[in-house]
Amino acid sequence: MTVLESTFNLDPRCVDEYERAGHTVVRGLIDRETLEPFRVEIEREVGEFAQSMAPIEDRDTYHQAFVQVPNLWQRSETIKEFVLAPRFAQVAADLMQVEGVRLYHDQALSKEPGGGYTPWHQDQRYWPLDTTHTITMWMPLVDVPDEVGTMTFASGSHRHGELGPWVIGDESEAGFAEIVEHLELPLHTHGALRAGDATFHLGWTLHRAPANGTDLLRSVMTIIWFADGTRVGRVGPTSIFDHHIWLDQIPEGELAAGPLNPRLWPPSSWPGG
Ligand SMILES: O=C(O)CCC(=O)C(=O)O
Repeated sequence: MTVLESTFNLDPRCVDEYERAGHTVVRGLIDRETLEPFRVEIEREVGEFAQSMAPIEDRDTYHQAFVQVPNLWQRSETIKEFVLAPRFAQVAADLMQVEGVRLYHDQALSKEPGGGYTPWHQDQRYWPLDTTHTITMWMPLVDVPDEVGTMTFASGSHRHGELGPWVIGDESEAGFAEIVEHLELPLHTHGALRAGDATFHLGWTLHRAPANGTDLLRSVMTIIWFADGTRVGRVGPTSIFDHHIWLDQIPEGELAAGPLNPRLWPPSSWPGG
């Protein structure tokens, strides 16, 4: 059995923190040696994609924040093994305290040297899923020191659901900053991370990330899951794109279980799975 197929012994304190604060950190989720071939392949895909982008100074705030390459599991057999890994899906299920999870999608998010800040936002605004059991794993593929910076979370923000009308950009940065102040939400960062550590956050947890003033590439892979049994929710102007590309346009109210949403935990090879 490979590391990615094996289960992880999750500290119950992570489950508590995830439930209470809406985010947590899991250190040493995979070792550097296991991660290395996936880092190489993901960075190759990101590098290729970045060639088609305008110079950083000519982009808007959103596109200065990162090079975003979605659905890598569909492009590379190597990355598929990483994204579909039972180990990650098991941790997602344990944190959400649900029986099973399905894949929503993956995306690489590389913040280039000189990359801008990631504005405050709530992911679930984009997701037409009728559940609060949604989760993102944010795993650095390289060590990320404090000077580069990892994400800042507004602890407890997930309990408020949708906190504002903004999609990610200058307006969401300003609007959510006011809300954070008004609601006196405590801000938290898990600080420097090593390659193979990961933070996890809920879909409604408000978060941002600092600009990268260093000459290091902040190379990160994310995987997003939702609880198995979730139904497609209301599709609005900000979620129509996701409905189209991740959910196969399954009608509202039906099970969110399209061809791009395999159940990853428990693995189907398990008895009863
Ligand atoms: O990587 C970043 O800067 C932001 C990531 C993010 O917003 C997310 O994974 O939900």
